[in-house]
Amino acid sequence: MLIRRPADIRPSEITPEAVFRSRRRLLAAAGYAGAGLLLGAGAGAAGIPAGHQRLTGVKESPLSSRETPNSFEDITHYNNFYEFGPGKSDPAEQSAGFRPRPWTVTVDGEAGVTGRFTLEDILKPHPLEERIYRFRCVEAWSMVIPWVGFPLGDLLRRFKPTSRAKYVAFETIVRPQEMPGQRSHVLDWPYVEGLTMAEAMHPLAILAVGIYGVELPNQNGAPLRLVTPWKYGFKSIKSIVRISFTVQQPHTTWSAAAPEEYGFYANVNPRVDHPRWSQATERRIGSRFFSPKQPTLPFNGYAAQVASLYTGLDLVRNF
Ligand SMILES: Nc1nc2c(c(=O)[nH]1)N[C@H]1C(S)=C(S)[C@@H](COP(=O)(O)O)O[C@H]1N2
Ligand SMILES: [Mo]
Repeated sequence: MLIRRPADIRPSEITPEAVFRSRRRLLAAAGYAGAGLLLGAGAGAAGIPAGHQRLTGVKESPLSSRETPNSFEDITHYNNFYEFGPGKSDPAEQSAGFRPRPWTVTVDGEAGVTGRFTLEDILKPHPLEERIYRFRCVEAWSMVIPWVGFPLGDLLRRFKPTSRAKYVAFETIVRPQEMPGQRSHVLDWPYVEGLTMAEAMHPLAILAVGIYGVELPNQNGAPLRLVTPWKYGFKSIKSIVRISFTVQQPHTTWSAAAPEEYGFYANVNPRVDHPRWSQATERRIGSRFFSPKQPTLPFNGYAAQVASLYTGLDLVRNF
């Protein structure tokens, strides 16, 4: 393999995102107290296209992956968001008319505190963190995404769930005038998802409000979406308007659409194939040249952190 000295690498070969990463490493290496901890300034320097609102006071997290994130372009132009259409480029192309503000979230069910809350009320107490996570879609592609968000459990605790609350259900907004995909019945609207209470309280489960230090683009689930990095991507429901604490396991959109193909748990598992394709390997989006598929890891590489959530559970039956 040919190793080139840095001077041989032309600036045009360095992606803006590489700059974003290396800036942090430089600051860390220089031991510049504090500077490496506060992100956000990096977004502008990283050349994120104009018109994206910068998030301030974002702290790095020890829970971040050290893998190189996908480009902003990949993350915002290769999407699944059926409310804007079923194609990978539909969300980027069809979501410009979506208005993620003002926004409210309704909280109901088995909790001491319920009601309708503004997005500002929801977000106010939560310091923002950058969480660079591997992201594995059930369709056998993957990315690495620098989310900005906060632990889901920290929000849920504020509502004082009762001892009867065994699950948390989430619902996406229904707004067919702004979401052209909702004008046809490819899926049952609203898109719904759910987690067990234990999964929802796990420190890796976050609500994301941004990527690359800027507010979530519409196509990524503005203004608020779930991210559970050890589960297939369809669990990470976008544009959330309702959170419900439930006694029964909630219905979920993809298991209702195709129960043999998509289960409630949807933990990434290379040993449980999808009925129509293998889950043993995955294609990392954005690899510049033809590259072989890479192995898929149990729980998407987060087994050490999350496997104990499933002690005694048959992960083949509960797929
Ligand atoms: N409301 C809603 N949420 C959704 C989806 C969707 O179609 N509608 N697609 C899911 C799927 S299959 C994946 S892989 C991820 C994709 O997230 P991304 O486009 O931000 O990468 O969103 C998930 N959340
Ligand atoms: Mo997905």
